[in-house]
Amino acid sequence: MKMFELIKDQIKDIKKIVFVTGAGISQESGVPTFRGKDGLWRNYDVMKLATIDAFYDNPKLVWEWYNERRNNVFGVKPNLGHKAIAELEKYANVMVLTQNIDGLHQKAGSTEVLELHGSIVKIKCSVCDFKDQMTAEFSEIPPLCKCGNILRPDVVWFGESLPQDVWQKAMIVAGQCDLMIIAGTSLVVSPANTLPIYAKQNNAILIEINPENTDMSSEMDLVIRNTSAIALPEFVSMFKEN
Ligand code: BJW
Ligand code: ZN
Repeated sequence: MKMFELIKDQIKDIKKIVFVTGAGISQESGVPTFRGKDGLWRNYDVMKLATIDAFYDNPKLVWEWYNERRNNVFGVKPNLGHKAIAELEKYANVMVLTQNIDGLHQKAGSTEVLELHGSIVKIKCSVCDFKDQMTAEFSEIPPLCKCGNILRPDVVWFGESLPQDVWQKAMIVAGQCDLMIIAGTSLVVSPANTLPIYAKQNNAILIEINPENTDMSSEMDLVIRNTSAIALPEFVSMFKEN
């Protein structure tokens, strides 16, 4: 039986689709995930590196981690999963709520993307309100702001709040969708992992695409135990047939 056969008839009339994505959707592009066997960089636990304490302890080290990841991201391409989501805009109202900072959804052509955890090409001052896009790598790290304090990647670390305007919008679109597809995220990090709850309150259909079980798998209407680059094109093909 085909992957989405069970809900095919329900899906035909869907208007508003929200994707909640995480590191797993970029895995097939060659971007490492955070947990599991990928969760180490130079023998550091990446969960410890993604904290404000790690940054203040060793800003140079954390900058090196982001520089290396930025170089990797610039060298890879969106995969069939990202592309399928972008193509779906032809057939439905699509919003992407991503925890990823890699920009690959936008590169694939998605026009409505909310970056919940910031972006690898943005920087901000650790003290003042200065924010900017990164145009080239800094010759010295950590780079300094005009105010004299250190600049940091404009991403959200543990213990920090998500950008409030982005999070407000994310909650609203999650609460208004008819179908939510949760792809490539372990759903262990809050508040992003509460987005399916808002969708469920709106009686949306919930589909999870992940080769592994998550804590919320049992809440889903359908679980596809496959990779996003395989499952998402198949999902989108149903809309093309109609
Ligand atoms: C595939 C696949 C394929 C593989 N196809 N699938 C105790 C103390 C302090 C805080 C807390 C606490 N308890 C809870 C908190 C809150 C905390 C939290 O949730 N912690 C938990 C870990 C316990 N959250 C926060 O602190 C957040 N802020 C907040 O809550 O503010 C309020 C507050 C303020 C002050 C104090 C306390 C609260 C902020 C969270 C920020 C997370 N930041 C990071 C780094 C971003 C920048 C960067 O990228 O470097 O975000 S951490 C990292 O985790 C990153 C990710 O976006 C995020 C989620 O990970 P994701 O994407 O799910 O990846 P993985 O690796 O976990 O999973 C990959 C999945 O893909 C797996 O399931 C695979 O099976 C699957 N997969 N291949 C499909 N081909
Ligand atoms: Zn500054």
